[in-house]
This record gives sequence, C-alpha cells and structure tokens, in this order.
Amino acid sequence: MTTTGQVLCDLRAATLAATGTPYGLIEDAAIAMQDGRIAWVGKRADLPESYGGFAQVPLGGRLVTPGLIDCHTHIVHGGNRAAEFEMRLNGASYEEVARAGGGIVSTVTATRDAGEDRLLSDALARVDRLIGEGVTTLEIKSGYGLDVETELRMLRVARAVAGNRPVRVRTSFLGAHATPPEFKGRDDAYIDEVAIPALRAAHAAELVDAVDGFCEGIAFSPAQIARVFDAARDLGLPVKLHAEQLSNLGGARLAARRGALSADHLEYLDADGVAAMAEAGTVAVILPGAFYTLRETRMPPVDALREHGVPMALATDCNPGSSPLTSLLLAMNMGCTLFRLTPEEALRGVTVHAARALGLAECGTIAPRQRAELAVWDVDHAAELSYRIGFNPLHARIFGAMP
Ligand code: DI6
Ligand code: FE
Repeated sequence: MTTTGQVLCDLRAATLAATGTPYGLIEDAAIAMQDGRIAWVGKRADLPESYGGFAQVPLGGRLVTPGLIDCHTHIVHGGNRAAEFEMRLNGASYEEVARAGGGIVSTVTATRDAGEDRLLSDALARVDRLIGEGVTTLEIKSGYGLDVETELRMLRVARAVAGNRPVRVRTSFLGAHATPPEFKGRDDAYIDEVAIPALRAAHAAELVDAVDGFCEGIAFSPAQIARVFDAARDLGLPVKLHAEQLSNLGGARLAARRGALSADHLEYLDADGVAAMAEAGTVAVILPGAFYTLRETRMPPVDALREHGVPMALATDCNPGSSPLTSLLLAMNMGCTLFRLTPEEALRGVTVHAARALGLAECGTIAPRQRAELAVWDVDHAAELSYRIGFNPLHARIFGAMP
C-alpha cells in the first residue's frame, strides 16, 4: 500500500552524496519522503509536481544531514569501571590493569552477573544519549560474556535495543575479545572450545550480523583471529577487527586480506597496513575516545589513510574501560582536534563511511531510495557539528517519517 508522504522544505541539505559541493550541500532544498524512504531530494524550486499532494513540513532554514551512525560500540555491558579509572589515575597503565585481572575481565564478571533486563535497561540509558544526538543506526558488539550463554545473552539484548527504540542495530560477535579467567593461559582452547562454538550458536539464533576480534598482545594473535575469521567465512558472515590499537601485530593486513568491512583503532598502523586496506576497500574506523581515555600519544596515520583514499569512519567505541563515551558529536570534535580530520571528514565518518563500515548501502547519505533517516540541526554551518564541545544542536530526528 502506498501512503501519502511528506515533503521537508525550507532547509539546507548536507547530503554527503556526490553533488560536487562541500558536504554535498544543497541550499534551498526539499526532501520528499514516502514509505520510510527518500523519494526525491534537490532544489525546492525543482520539486516535481507529483509531490504536490504530500504534507509540507517547513524546517525554518535548518541544516539536515543523514541520521548519524555509530559504527563501533560495546554499549551492552554490565557495571562500570570508575574504580579502574581511579586506579589508572593513581599510576597503573591500561595493560597493567588488564594483566592484574582487571580491565575487560572485571566487566565480564559484571556482565555474567547481570540479567537480561538489567543489561537492556542499562544499555538503553546510553543508547538514548546517542539517539538524542541524531543517531539512527548503531553497531553493538558482544565480547563481555566470553561463555556461550552470556555471549548470546548480550546479542539478544542488542537486538532488543532495536525492539525498544526507533533505531537500527547491527550486531557484531566479539567472542575473541579476551580470554576469560577459567581459560587463563589457554587462549587457543578458549578460541576453539568457546569462541567458535558460541559464534555458531549465535549465528544459528540469527543474532550475528558480523564477526569482530581483538588482535593485540593482551588479547589474540593474528593466527588465533584467523581461525575465528575462517569460522565466519564458513557461516557467510563479514568480518572486522580491532587492530593496531596498542601495538602492531599486522592485524589490519590480516583483516584487509579477508575482505574485512573495517579495521578499527589503528594508532600503530604502518604503511603496509594502509596499502592493504586501500587495496581491499576496508574502512578505517578511528576511535578518538579510546585514544583520549588511554592518553595515547601515537596517532592513527590519518594523512596516509587520506592519501591512499581509505574511507575513514569515526565512532564512540562506547565501552566501560577505554572509552566511556556516549556522544558521537564529541567523537567528531575529538577526531578533528586530536587527529586533524576536517569537519567534513568527521561528518562523512559518522554517516556515509560509517554505513560502509557496517556493510549498509541504504543509509548514510540523503539520496533517492535511501531510508528516510535524517537529523535536523539548529546550526548555520555543518562544521558547527564538530566545532562545539558538549553542545547538542539537534532539532529533530527522523526515523522513517517526521514525528
Ligand atoms: N579495545 C578497546 O579499547 C576495548 N576493547 C577493545 O577491544 C577495551 C574494552 C575494555 O577495556 O573493556
Ligand atoms: Fe572496541
């Protein structure tokens, strides 16, 4: 059944599509929406007469962008790590905290102890902060269960987020995030006896959209990650990887060779890794919240990524340890100020390139046939979205239709 749609007008559209203008900007624009999709976008004066019967929604000259996309979060987790935050401020390093049995493992305990309802209500409180900033799609990882039952519970909660809020969720299975205490010193056994069986069970329950891993000295080796990626390939699932965050193990190269959607963090990425990602079309997901929280000094090679045409996305990495961040606007500001992204790169990083990092073709730009997922902002210039710190200029969020 075809329903009558809406025409948004009296607006400026930062389409992020190839219009030949910065931000894909169209002044004096109109956007026609029907059945949850964008039917038409262009100059208001060029609006075809066939949309004359649509409800007109004037937006007072405001800027409209695609709905924002947070393409890397661990937003479902139990408890918090304020105590470890304090420990680090008393001198302990992130690796020391992890090796002392804290870090990820303490969140694993809290997540195993939390029921599904508690995990969901805690996650929704954080998701609501993102939605309040115009986020219409987010990715959610497992990886704090590290046993079959709790990994599946995290993914069910991630799916339930989309059942409880008007937002699209893509899930990533991250069983290869850390070795749980009961497998201490037996990383290979954990991968073979828990992580891969959990992946198969979660896939059978239709809970998995992609497969992730943590390739790092304090986590898993490229050879161990490769086994998880083999299992993903057998299930027909796309892969992505936390790579080169604290050291260079060649994770980005491995991910690129496996045709990964994205390689994420990348502070220690080398020229080889950049070239491999460029060749494979793997998106670089830059996570300034973790860089900031860990007080990293080594920056991801943004200039090299740019020169090689590697698409760069930006995300919160919302997690209780290294990035307790629930503001994608602040991630954009940090991407610009800490990593010297341009404001246009930052906006592309949370729209069109973030969509690509999730393998989504129908959101991330304002163009015909794209989903009608938009953010309306009280700003004069798109750069304001990255420029301000702790200021949220969202006027309205559109998820399918203007409310
Ligand atoms: N990289 C990170 O920064 C987080 N996970 C990962 O793979 C840290 C997760 C945590 O400390 O809880
Ligand atoms: Fe992460």
